Amino acid sequence: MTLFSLVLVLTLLLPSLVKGCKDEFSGSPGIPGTPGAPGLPGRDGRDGVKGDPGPPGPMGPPGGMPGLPGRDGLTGAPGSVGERGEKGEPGERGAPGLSAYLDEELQSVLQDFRQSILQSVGVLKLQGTMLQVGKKVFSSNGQSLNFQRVNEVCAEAGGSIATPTNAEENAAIMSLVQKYNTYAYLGLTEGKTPGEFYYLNGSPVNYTSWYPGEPAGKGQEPCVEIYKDGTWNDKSCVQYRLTICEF
Ligand code: MMA
Ligand code: CA
Repeated sequence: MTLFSLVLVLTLLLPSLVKGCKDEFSGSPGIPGTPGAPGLPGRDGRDGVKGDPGPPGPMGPPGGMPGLPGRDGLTGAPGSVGERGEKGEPGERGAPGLSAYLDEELQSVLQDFRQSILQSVGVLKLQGTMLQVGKKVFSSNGQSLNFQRVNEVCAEAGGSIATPTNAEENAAIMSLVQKYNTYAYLGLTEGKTPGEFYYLNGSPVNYTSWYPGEPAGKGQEPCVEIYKDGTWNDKSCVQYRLTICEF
């Protein structure tokens, strides 16, 4: 073994030799050294979480382009009701009902109607504002109007201008003329031939009560008035005469 080899072996074995002898040969620990100088700054950390949006910026200067149209507004109030639609198909026929005659509830309603109508008619007749002749009823409101207006007012009331077709009807109309002391126009008018008179439905008169010598207007008096004695006179249509209607 060479010297070199010996030194090499000792060198390799020295740590174990020293360790093995530690407890027997070590002294007390030394004083801790002074802290080292601060290290170099570390590397940047990872990115943090995204922050909240910032407040809106100040308004820009005027003169920019108009913005896009805004969103639709709130729904408006409902519109008005539309026009009535066309009438629908008739429904199916219902189940057979009780005959009206045997329907006690219906009969009771009809009785109430009858009593109510008879009461009203009784009051109107007692007051003399309703004159019944056969199926017709004559009535006046005491107002005087020209021929056209009398026709309009009677139509608005659901009737027509008084038109006597027999002596009884003529007498009823006459009584209203006497009551209000005012002549009245009748529902008659002169045709193209002077002296020929017609009902307003176009049919020729079949009852007359002309005052002797009338009609004498020779086409210049196309309306007819009734005097207090019930006789008739052809007359201009633009006088004020008592409104008498028939219903
Ligand atoms: C008026 C007028 C006529 C009527 C005569 C009767 C003068 O005219 O009411 O219609 O025939 O009187 O005298
Ligand atoms: Ca006349």
